[in-house]
Amino acid sequence: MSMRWDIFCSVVDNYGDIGVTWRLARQLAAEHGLAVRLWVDDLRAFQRIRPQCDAASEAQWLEGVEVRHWSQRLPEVEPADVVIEAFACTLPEAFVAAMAARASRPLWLNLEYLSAEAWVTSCHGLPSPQANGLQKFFFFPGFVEGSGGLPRESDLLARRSRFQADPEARRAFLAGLGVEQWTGARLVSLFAYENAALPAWLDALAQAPERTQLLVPRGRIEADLLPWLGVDAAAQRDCWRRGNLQVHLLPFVSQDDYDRLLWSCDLNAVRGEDSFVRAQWAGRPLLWHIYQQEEGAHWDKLDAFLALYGEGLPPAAGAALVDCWHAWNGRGDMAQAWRALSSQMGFLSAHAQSWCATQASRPDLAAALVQFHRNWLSCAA
Ligand code: TRH
Repeated sequence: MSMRWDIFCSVVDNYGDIGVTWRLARQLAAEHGLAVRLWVDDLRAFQRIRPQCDAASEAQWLEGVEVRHWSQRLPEVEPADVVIEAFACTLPEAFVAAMAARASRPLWLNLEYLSAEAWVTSCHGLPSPQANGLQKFFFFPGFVEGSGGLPRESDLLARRSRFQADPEARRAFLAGLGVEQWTGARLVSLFAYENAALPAWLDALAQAPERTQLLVPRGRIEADLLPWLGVDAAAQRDCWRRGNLQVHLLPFVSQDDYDRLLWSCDLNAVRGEDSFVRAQWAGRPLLWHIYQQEEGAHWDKLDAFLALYGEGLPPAAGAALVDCWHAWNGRGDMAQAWRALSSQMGFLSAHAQSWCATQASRPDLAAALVQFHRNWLSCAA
């Protein structure tokens, strides 16, 4: 009988919580033959990224995963062999009691947020004894050995490479989104929170000597985009030209199509956690709008990633990268920083590919979790 896993996801905000847990759930089922049950408290958020999800259903099967609505009162169920609490979403008390009461105790893991900060490897895998005698382990994804790795399906890079080697596949995909490629234009996708640096970037793109085609899935960034364009949200059009910049407002696409969008572009502006990782798997330069935390805690996280990611870049390209990511996140002049970054694009493109290859040489998050469980079982035996 295959091992059973429970994954709990509370959608705190946006789509990253469900984005990450859904990927993990389906990969554990598809590649490791596990019986996975995914508990989600907000199925409407799930439906945005996986339109086949029925937001009104208490229980449904999607790609071999049992998706359950995590409502106030959880039905009485036996906890699985491994229980993942994603991003410290507190498990229901009755469920924790049932975990403690199980004849063979489950492995309890708290899947943490992704960070490149150095302390991560010293905390990864540490146990935290709980009042009821159970242990909960901290599991940290990450970019370096000693962390839990990054979510990556085993066939992801092969699928991506096939797509990127096939201009017709890209043309057809973009055409399906209503985008016709503008001759000679650099293709850029934009996914971000409200961002005060956007107008300066758009000005720089519009005035640049080269053409840019900017593809923007609908979302929070419209609050800054539409005023710059001088149009209101009710406008029927979804394509505008300003100087050397063409802007396309796209529908919010499924998670799988979002990958294709990232693979299609020469540079991707991403945010949060999941789109940030997927842009790295696209093997193309990226611009990260990090989720702002209280007291500026996100700056340490941003700089830790930049320090790691920038290793091996020529100094001028490394400096341009840091300046532009800082400006995009609110520190510095975005127009100037963009021009500097733009002039380094050759180095940055080559670097994005080697970064992707290095990351892909490490065990992925799902494999690392399965291995952690095996080790734990052999220690307990
Ligand atoms: O939406 P996010 O800002 O979410 C995250 C999480 O909420 C996380 O808890 C919080 O800590 C964090 O913000 C920093 O960004 P993220 O993580 O990139 O998730 C977005 C998901 O949406 C990702 O799985 C890709 C998906 N997506 C689509 O499916 N279609 C789209 O059109 C777009 C733009 C994104």
